[in-house]
Amino acid sequence: MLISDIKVATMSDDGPGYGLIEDAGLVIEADKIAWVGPISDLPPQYSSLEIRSFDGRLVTPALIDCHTHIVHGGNRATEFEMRLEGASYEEVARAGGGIVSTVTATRDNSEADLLAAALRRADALIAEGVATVEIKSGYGLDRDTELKMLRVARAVGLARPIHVVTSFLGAHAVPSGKDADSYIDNTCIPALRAAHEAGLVDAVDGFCEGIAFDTDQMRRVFEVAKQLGLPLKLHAEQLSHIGGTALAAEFGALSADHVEYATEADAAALAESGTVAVILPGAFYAIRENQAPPIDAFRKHGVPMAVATDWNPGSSPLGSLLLAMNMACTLFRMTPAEALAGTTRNAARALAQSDRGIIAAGMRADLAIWDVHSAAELSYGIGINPLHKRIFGGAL
Ligand code: DI6
Ligand code: FE
Repeated sequence: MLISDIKVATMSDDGPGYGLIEDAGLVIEADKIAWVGPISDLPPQYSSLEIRSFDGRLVTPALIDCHTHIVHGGNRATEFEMRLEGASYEEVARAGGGIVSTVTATRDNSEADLLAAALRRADALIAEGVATVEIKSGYGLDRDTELKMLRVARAVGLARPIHVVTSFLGAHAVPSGKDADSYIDNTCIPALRAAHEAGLVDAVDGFCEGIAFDTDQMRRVFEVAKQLGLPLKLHAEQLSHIGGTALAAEFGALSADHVEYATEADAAALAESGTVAVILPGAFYAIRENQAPPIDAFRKHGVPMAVATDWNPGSSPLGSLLLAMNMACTLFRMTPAEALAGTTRNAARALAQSDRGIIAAGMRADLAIWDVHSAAELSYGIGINPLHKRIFGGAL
């Protein structure tokens, strides 16, 4: 199939722009892109193909949400209300709120109920042109529930036309009444081995924070992940600076996520290790954080930046990747081109998916076709979804 009468934001050069081709053509063969370029350069062997015209619309790589927690039970709207009525964080926690309430709901929900809720969330992302989503465990905090969450995540990818990349996040929170060290050694690490054995783990993540796990505890999880040959990610420097970013860089992690409190030295270390900084403006917004991530330092050192929703029931109930792009620009002064690179090329890199995220011959034909005149409009609109059509693996 030849797609014509389009503009293409290829996102294929590492430069600051969109890699834009005006008056472009794009040839799809099976599930791959066979050719892209100015239509005037169309190689003769493609001139007899069936043509689909898209009336001047913009084509980008399909979007990639590289950090989500869309498998979880329940929601925390009551807690949101309580906080707005003046309840303190502690009062909310004592009333059974906080991450503990999501853990309880996730343990109690059946696999079918968890899947039904996750599919509704996946559908919202698909409707915005997302074709690859990362989904974390981490609301089980016991072996069986962590495995259940990961099975549900895999099931999302079987039930819908979307790729799912799973991350094991057993080191997300210390279960109530447990000691952090013994939880890591006696529950989290054995659960990781079991989940890996069951083929459920694509990457290993953790929450390195004062209220969760320190760098020594995360290092123990990372050592086991490394033995198992699994790539690493880390929630680092979200609420304070305790050294998670340096740990992620030391281990050559795929990504360090949040990174609000990262320093310039951290930026240099991420650049050196080729680790992506995943920017999560939804959490910054929802918890009314004041410290913005050091975007200038990331730029200066050449750290690739991704943008994701962090969709979770607590700190980021954000179900729109386009809105995350807008927030990254408005709250953090990222450019619209950086925001789009953050949900395409750099998001693919944060998930080690080298066959997507840019438009070039040989890449997967996962594409988004938009009713916009310029690529900046994707980040400019607030709560506007200009998706015309999504192409998944060459299928319209
Ligand atoms: N970072 C966060 O902000 C959360 N998890 C994480 O790793 C919060 C998750 C929650 O509140 O449910
Ligand atoms: Fe998260």
